[in-house]
Amino acid sequence: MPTPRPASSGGAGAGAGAAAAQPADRAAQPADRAAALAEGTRAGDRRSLARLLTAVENRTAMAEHAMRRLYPLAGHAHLIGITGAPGAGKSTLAAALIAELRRAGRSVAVVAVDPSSPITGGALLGDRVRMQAYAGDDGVFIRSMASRGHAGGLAATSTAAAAVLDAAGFDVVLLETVGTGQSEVEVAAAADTTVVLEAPEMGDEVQAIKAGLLEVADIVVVNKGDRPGAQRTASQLRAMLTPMAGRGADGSSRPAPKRPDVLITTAATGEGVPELLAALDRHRSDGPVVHEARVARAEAQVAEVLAERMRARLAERAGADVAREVYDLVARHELDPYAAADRLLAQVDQDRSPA
Ligand SMILES: Nc1nc2c(ncn2[C@@H]2O[C@H](COP(=O)(O)OP(=O)(O)OP(=O)(O)O)[C@@H](O)[C@H]2O)c(=O)[nH]1
Ligand SMILES: [Mg+2]
Repeated sequence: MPTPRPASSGGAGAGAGAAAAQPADRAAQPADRAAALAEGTRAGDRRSLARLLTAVENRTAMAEHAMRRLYPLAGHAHLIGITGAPGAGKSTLAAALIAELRRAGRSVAVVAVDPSSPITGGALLGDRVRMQAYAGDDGVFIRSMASRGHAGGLAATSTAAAAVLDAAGFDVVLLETVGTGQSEVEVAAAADTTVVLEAPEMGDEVQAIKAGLLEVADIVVVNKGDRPGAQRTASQLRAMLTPMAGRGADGSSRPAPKRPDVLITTAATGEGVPELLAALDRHRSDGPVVHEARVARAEAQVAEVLAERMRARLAERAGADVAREVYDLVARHELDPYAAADRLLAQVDQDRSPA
């Protein structure tokens, strides 16, 4: 449970004190603001949490400062990804899971990630409706995040947001994708346990999407169990998953992934949701499996920061013109991308050594 504490400053924002605090707050250095927001977040202040998530979404310098403070506090929440076909019932299932978790006295934060659109309008509307059911419940927090054009960075943004909510003390963080798109897989990469949702009778066309998505599934859920064909879809999926589990990854010596459970739910009524929660808890209790997922995530996170740092250093040391020249050469096929990367790396190294 997060331990909500009334905000000591800026709570109502109407008093003279709050008004006086505003300009100083704005003038403060990112590190100072980050410290204040991190402390507020840790203490359960929702406004600090909301601001911090906005900073994470916009990838500001302040977000990095705050992350450095909060990261050591995170690592306790169960990060659950919910992804799958559009309209399969992801949002409805997330709502049913929230209800089930609250019954069990567990707190939950939901991040609805929209990979397809930089505008959160539609998602926000849905979240407001969901939020209303939990107004005044400090154990539930719901937030939409847009991709903001960072196509490749969606996993990094989701991971960072999840870490903030984790540090805020939520027992469970649900990462829910909106609509469809290949970046669903990226969102899944930010979770400890990934649930892939299907609905019955979705036709052959969807099978192709399924194949890609099924690879990231720890648990497969056939939702709309009240519809005809749910049992048949579940059987088909079980059949599809069996040979997949036995297939070694390109002949590598890595152990074959565990075969995911296939469950049936009716999110609209909550049927099958307690069983889903039990399966989620079972998956989470498999320490080595979750640790491997976290190591993969750590690698992706660090690689992302490395690439960003490298770009920044390149701009700062070699100058944007040098990089632009190299990109021009690659565009004209006078230089291949690998040689280009080597050239730029050498530039960064060269500039660094005399310093
Ligand atoms: N019959 C039936 N309908 C359901 C069930 N769960 C969800 N629905 C309905 O299916 C529709 C889509 O549900 P959502 O929860 O919005 O699906 P989603 O996967 O979040 O959709 P996108 O975010 O747009 O991809 C809604 O009309 C729901 O009421 C269920 O268990 N049974
Ligand atoms: Mg949805």
